[in-house]
Amino acid sequence: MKLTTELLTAGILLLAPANAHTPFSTDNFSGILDESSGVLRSLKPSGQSFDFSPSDVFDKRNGNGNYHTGDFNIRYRVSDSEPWVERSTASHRSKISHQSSKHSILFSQLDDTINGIADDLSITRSWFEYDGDLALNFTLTNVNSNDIEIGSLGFPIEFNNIFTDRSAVDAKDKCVLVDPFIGLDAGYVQVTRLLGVGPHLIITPLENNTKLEAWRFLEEATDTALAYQSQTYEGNYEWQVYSKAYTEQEWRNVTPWNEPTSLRLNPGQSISFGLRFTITPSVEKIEETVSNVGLPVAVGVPGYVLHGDMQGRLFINNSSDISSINISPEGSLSVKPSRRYGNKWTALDISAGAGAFGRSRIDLTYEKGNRHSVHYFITEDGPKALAKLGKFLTQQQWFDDASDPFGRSPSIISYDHSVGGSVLQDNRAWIAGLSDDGGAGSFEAAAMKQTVQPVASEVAKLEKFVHQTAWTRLQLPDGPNKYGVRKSLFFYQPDAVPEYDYNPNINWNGVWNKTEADLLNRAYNYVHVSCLYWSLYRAGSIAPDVLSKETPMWYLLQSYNTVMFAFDTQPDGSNNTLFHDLGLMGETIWKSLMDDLRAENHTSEADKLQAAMKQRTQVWSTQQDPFGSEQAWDSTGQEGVYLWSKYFGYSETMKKTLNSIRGYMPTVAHWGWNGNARRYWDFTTAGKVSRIERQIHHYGSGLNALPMLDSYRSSSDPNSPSEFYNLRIGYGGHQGSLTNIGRDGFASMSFHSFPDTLEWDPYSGDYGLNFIGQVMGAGTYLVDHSIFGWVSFGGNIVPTEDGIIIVEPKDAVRQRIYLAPLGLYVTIDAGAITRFRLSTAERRLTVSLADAADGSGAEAAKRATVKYTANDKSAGIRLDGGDLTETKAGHVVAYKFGQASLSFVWGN
Ligand SMILES: *[C@@H]1O[C@H](CO)[C@@H](O)[C@H](O)[C@H]1NC(C)=O
Ligand SMILES: *[C@@H]1O[C@H](CO)[C@@H](O)[C@H](O)[C@H]1NC(C)=O
Ligand SMILES: *[C@@H]1O[C@H](CO)[C@@H](O)[C@H](O)[C@H]1NC(C)=O
Ligand SMILES: *[C@@H]1O[C@H](CO)[C@@H](O)[C@H](O)[C@H]1NC(C)=O
Ligand SMILES: *[C@@H]1O[C@H](CO)[C@@H](O)[C@H](O)[C@H]1NC(C)=O
Ligand SMILES: *[C@@H]1O[C@H](CO)[C@@H](O)[C@H](O)[C@H]1NC(C)=O
Ligand SMILES: *[C@@H]1O[C@H](CO)[C@@H](O)[C@H](O)[C@H]1NC(C)=O
Ligand SMILES: CC(=O)N[C@H]1CO[C@H](CO)[C@@H](O)[C@@H]1O
Repeated sequence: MKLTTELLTAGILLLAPANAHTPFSTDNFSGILDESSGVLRSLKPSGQSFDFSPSDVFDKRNGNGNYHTGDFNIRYRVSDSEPWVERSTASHRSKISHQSSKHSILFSQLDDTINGIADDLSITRSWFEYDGDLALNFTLTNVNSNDIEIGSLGFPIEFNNIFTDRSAVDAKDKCVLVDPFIGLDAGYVQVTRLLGVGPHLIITPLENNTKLEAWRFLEEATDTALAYQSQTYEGNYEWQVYSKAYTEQEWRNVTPWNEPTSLRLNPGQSISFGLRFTITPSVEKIEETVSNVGLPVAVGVPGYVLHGDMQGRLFINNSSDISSINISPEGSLSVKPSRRYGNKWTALDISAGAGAFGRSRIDLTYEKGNRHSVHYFITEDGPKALAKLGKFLTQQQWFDDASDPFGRSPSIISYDHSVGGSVLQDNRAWIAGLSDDGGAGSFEAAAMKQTVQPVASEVAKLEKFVHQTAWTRLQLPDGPNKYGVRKSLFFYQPDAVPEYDYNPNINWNGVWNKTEADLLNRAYNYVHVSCLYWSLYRAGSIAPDVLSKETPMWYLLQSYNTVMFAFDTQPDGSNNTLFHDLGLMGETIWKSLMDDLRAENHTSEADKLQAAMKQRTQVWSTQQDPFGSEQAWDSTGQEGVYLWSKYFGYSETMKKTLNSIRGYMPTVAHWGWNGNARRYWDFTTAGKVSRIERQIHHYGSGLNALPMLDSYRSSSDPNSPSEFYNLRIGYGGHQGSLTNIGRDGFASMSFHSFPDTLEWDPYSGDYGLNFIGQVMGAGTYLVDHSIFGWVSFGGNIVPTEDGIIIVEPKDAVRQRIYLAPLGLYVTIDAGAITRFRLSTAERRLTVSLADAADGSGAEAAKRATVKYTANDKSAGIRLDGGDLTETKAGHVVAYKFGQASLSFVWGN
């Protein structure tokens, strides 16, 4: 250890005489421990200036009640009848006497700084070097004459996720995000740079006892200068080893992620807990680093969300035998040992238990006694989930009340599942006003559903909504601002609606009045309304009989004109909208709109749309951080920035965008965090339980999945660890966006991750955007992995003879398949792919089609357009028979259902 003594001799401390902090360096790190509390102030990878810790603003939050890495929180009781006592090193800091020694960087007796603990427990903390890494160790000794039960033990984890007062570029360069894998003895925490490029940090248990049982948000006084728990500072969590004291109190109505436990310490007994901090060079190396420090690792294909009819496989990198497997709730999953893969991986075949739905956990216990929990979520069969959603939106969420003074009727309006009714009043006016993400989400989802599963009765309701509400009041149907979209139909202005009873229990301060609600200037809203029209165009072209009010072409041009208004200017040259120059959530549909305009020979419209997109893309290519939004930092612009940068050939911007997503979209063996792109403030704009809280599967999941999956399909090396990682986070986010749909078909805007809730928000809110991601991203991928062999993300592989692979797509849409070894992407725009058969020996792929997906209840398609694209290495793939047209979008063939299946051949 090149510790203080060496640094002293080197004169480093002399350069900063007023500073009595403890600088340290290990083989892998250099850092600083705070002079008074001994907590971590700075942690840099050896030889680098980048700091994982918020050292530059540390002094602004170094008071009582501010938690740091190295702090310690406990709840215990001396006898079973006593209430739990809560203590923390952070609540009343007093100067601690520290020592350093040959064995430790800093050793501290914490009893004095933890008020009122000295008669019960003696606690020491040691920071030391461990195999070149930094380690932290706490030892607790029972100094009472009675048994002590420890009901909660938590280690606060603080790294630099503070964006407050930083520019976007500064935040990108200096900040990190923190994500847990709440997997007991196999649990760990990853700290990834916002840049997406390593080195990153992982935190693992050092001592065997230090399981990650729960992950608890740490509340702090809200008056800090850095805006703790706000849009610019999510706040910190603690690693909880025991959680029973919380599950008995604050969390008592909740099923926790893991079984809650406590520890009993006899008089005089000691126990140690520790954490290890390790560098990892890139996100795709996180799991390897975790297994290199001795933990088992689980990798689920296709992830940890299974549709009812989907088979999954869980690969486990273990160093001792699995001695038991426990499923909770019992019977919710069926788990069968499969076989070994390589010499380190063993596999389990996983499928949903009969009638199972929702959360399910697998607890693995290894021969050595360590436990490993893996967290799954079971949904309906994909097409059935979409069918139920369509029904719920067009029936339960159908609002029909001609007397509504805001003109919202008829419509598909926001819903509150906890009361079983429409949200007709809210002080976030837009939620009740059919606009913005939180209020347009429901009609947007209902419309999007028709693009892949058109149902006549649902389309009829959407057409009614268009012609009576959207195109008469939500949007201006004439005048100089024709096509302008209002910010909200609902507003708070009693004198404008004298007969209306505003709910007196709602705080109406500052709520949009009519003037404000009538503004047309939010570019975000133009995605929702253009999506409504474009969806009806699509539905009408797949199932020509479903439209009764207008032609498909009318809807296509409405969609186009709606988009163009957002990019147009007023006669005085001012912009029609704000934010149109930023990436806008869901704008992936604009690319489809553009393609459809072209296919319909509306060439000049397509060209104009393209020019508007190109202009912003060029600007993005000149920006260091082109992912802005109206927020200080965001994970929303990347979808659009990637899409158009790829289309117009800005490869540097594309690469930067993918890295940015890799920085905030983790993969861990937990359905809630796997592919869950960072979102933590939109419960306040679209949820019912309005608080700053890490969101599980908000729309970041479905939308950020799109660039990751697209880039995987474009890769010439799909087996590289980095590309396989992209597929895993992309598919994780994609599947995450289906978990929101409940058993009855209601879709929630997002899941609450705080352990006192662990429940879907009751509001439908902005789910529509997540659902755009679900529909646009749906596909079945076939991969020949170097260790795992043939695996499918989204499909079931049917066992068959050697050299033949048969896959049945089980994704929700069943219109797109990607065969990674061939770089071949086949899509249809109507009907469903029921299976495909790949014969490597015959060099033939046979794709079987049906006129609707099983369980979808959709109108049967009569014809489909089939497209396929292949990467360079598989050039030579061609359709065996059939009329082909070569287009910019790939090869296109018209297919009539009832025909024999399609066959592709190559290399002969
Ligand atoms: C943690 O500290 C205790 C007490 O000093 C010691 O017995 C134990 O070996 C330490 N753990 C490690 C991994 O060094
Ligand atoms: C902790 O784990 C190590 C390595 O697996 C093992 O050798 C040791 O016996 C374990 N210690 C305890 C206290 O379980
Ligand atoms: C699997 O386990 C071995 C040995 O523990 C380790 O070296 C390897 O990196 C692990 N692989 C991955 C991908 O985690
Ligand atoms: C991993 O667990 C499986 C199942 O118990 C076992 O067959 C295999 O030997 C274990 N791997 C190692 C390296 O111990
Ligand atoms: C409506 O709200 C805006 C912005 O808060 C305010 O400037 C305006 O005076 C209000 N108009 C009415 C009629 O209350
Ligand atoms: C109008 O939008 C363009 C980008 O499309 C932007 O460059 C310009 O600054 C905006 N004008 C105003 C007055 O905000
Ligand atoms: C578009 O124009 C081309 C060339 O004139 C024609 O072949 C094609 O049928 C037209 N497509 C549509 C959908 O009208
Ligand atoms: C990432 C890294 O540099 N790890 C090093 C940490 O220190 C140990 C011990 O010196 C080395 O073996 C690792 O390579």
